[in-house]
Amino acid sequence: MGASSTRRLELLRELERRVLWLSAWTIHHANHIRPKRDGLKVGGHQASCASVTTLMTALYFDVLRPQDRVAVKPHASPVFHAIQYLLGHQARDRLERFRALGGAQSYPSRTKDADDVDFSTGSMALGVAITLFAALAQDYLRLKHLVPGDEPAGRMIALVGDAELDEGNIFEALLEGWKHDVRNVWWIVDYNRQSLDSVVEDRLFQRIDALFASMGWRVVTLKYGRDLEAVFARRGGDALRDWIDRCPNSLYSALVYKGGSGWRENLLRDIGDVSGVRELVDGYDDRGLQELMTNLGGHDMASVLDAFHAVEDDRPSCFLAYTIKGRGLPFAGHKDNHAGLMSVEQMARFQEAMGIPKGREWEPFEGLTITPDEARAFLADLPIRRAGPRRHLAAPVPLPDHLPAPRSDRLSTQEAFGRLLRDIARDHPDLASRVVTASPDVTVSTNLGGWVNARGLFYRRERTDVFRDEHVQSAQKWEMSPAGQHIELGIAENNFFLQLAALGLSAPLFGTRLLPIGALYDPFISRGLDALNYACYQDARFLLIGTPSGLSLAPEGGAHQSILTPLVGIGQPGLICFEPAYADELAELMAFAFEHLQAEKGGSVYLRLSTRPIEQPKRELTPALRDGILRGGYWAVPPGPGADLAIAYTGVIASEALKALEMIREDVPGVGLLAVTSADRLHADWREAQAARARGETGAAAYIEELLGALGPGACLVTVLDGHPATLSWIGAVRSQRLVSLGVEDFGQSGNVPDLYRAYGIDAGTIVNAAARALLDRMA
Ligand SMILES: Cc1ncc(C[n+]2csc(CCOP(=O)(O)OP(=O)(O)O)c2C)c(N)n1
Ligand SMILES: [Mg+2]
Repeated sequence: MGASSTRRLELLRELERRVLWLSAWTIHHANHIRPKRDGLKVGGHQASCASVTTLMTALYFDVLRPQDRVAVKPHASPVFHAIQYLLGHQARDRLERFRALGGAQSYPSRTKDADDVDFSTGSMALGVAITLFAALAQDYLRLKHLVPGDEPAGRMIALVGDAELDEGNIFEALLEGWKHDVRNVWWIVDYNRQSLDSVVEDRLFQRIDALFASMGWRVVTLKYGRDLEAVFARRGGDALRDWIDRCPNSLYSALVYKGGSGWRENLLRDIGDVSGVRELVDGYDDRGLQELMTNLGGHDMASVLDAFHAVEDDRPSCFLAYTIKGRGLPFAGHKDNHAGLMSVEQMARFQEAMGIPKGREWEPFEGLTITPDEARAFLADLPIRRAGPRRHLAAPVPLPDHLPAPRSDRLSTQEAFGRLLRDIARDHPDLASRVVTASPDVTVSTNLGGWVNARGLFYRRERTDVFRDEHVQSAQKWEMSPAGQHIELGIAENNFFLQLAALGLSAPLFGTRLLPIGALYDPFISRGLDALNYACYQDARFLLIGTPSGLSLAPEGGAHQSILTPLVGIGQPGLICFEPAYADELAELMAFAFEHLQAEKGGSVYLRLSTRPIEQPKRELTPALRDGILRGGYWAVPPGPGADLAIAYTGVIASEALKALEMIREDVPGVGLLAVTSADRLHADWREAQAARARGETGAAAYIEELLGALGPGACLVTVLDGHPATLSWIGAVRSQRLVSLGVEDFGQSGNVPDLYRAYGIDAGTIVNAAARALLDRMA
């Protein structure tokens, strides 16, 4: 600051009071004033808000620069909305509808809130870690001069609940950040020593400082406020400090709740005979003593500002700010206060104490010692206000008309992916310059190697490939530089998805679009599923490659054989899942993905691939076929007129389905073969058609209805994929057809492909038997 400016400090303290009031009132209004339409509690976290108001007021009303980005502690959403309300970015109506349809969200949401949320939060610790990956994304863009370099880099800031540090993904992220020499990250820990259930373990934090320090972070501890510091300098002060330092978290919290008399009793009992202590304690009435003992660093505006402004370099910084959960509210410090709400009576008393007349609760600057004009002028002059909208619009990345498919008699989709990417690196420089790849230590084994050889690994500084320098033969170059376009991550799928999320938000966050492609082993999607969901929830845009998948991995077997990922593909919003069988389909899908990643109403794309080579069809794709591949399916072998049977397959199992078709054809002429490239798309489109018909659009038809319309009225279906059978079994309901679904329901194991396919019932023989059974059942 200006911390020198006492007027500014006063203003900030006053605004802090307002933020505290508005956050508490927003929650109170939603729970006690807005009429209820169901019997459910609305909820909200008044205590979590109160502990972080000083820190957030300081940040938003003094410290933030336009290029800084913040992930707000989920349960402080009302504080964030109150701040945006005072800045004129949030409508009163949305605050009045906090937690109601169309109102301000329970947890800050990029996509659902209208007031400039930088990162969504809600699932503990993901919002914290994404700031670190956003800092890496920012470096990636800056070092390549893909964003203007004339401004200082933004700081990626997380306001962290102390219990978030229990989540393992925090430590995964710290380690990855250290490896990549991350810069410009601030984690501000609201150290209120309380979680949801209780008070946190005392010894934990003795470890935390050391941990951050060992990762190269600066640790700034804000333990005592200025009043306490001043008292420590008096006679008896050393004993008081020592007493506080030794006080267990639980006792401190309990005494905060009990207030002045509780402090007095404990202090006098424990250190009352130390010279000066009794006089010191007796110098305060109960209220004053409570004020003093809760004057922790994270509530002391001047200390907070000094700490933030003292950091001028780009070293990652962790601020451990001691706070009180529920500070200034009647349940301050109580271990059960997490979901606690002030009663109507308590609120009335709080309102009176805040000097807010009835009916003036929403007035932005009510009950302050500063005038509304002064407050408005102050806020209007803040850099984050003057800079205008912080959400950028980015120019699209120009795309080639066509991506030619790799050609071979036999190919796996995984190999085709590697070759396509290599071709993009060679033939399409505009597109290639915006592609960035990432993988959690499976770069080579997911066929990203060719791309990496062409484009190099990203690192902040040049690092040569030691094996190459030493003339040791290797097919894989491993050179690192700021120009590199592959981000190599350790084996931590949460980190991987958070990195994709951050890169996939580069357009709105930094103003330049990247096309991130991440490859991991398909089964390990489950390991990072919450982070994947988190990425999609924020509308981050990326292409996800899950490979190898299914039993088709064969000899490696067991735990590495994914079963349920096709259902993730159907169930995950914001992510379209495709599972191509052939290289030409993959080329179409990749081209589509690059468009979909950039479309206003687009999203992310997930391609489930396989390492099993299969014979490739010799065909040129017609426009109709292209269209079918993208819409989710096409007749690989169209059914004869009024056909009684069709086999529908997805992915690598195409070869078995074809074999079965040849076997069945002799007995059932006209049997059709339906290639399903995306159960997800077909299903979504079917649901959409149903909804349209429900709205009265009687002519609406789903694409799958159109496709199945080629079959006779009572035709049977057999569906098959190397994944969970439920992925395709819903197709039977589209036209009320008899359907037998084949797929994998049990854990995989080692074996060769024929043995495994037979053992799990997805081989040609089982398909033929299923078809016969379906036809027989129909006759019965
Ligand atoms: C992944 C995940 N698990 C559990 C929860 C439920 N939950 C909400 S808040 C909370 C504890 C919050 O404690 P802390 O981070 O210290 O926040 P504060 O004390 O500031 O409210 C938990 C476990 C969650 N939101 N996300
Ligand atoms: Mg806490």
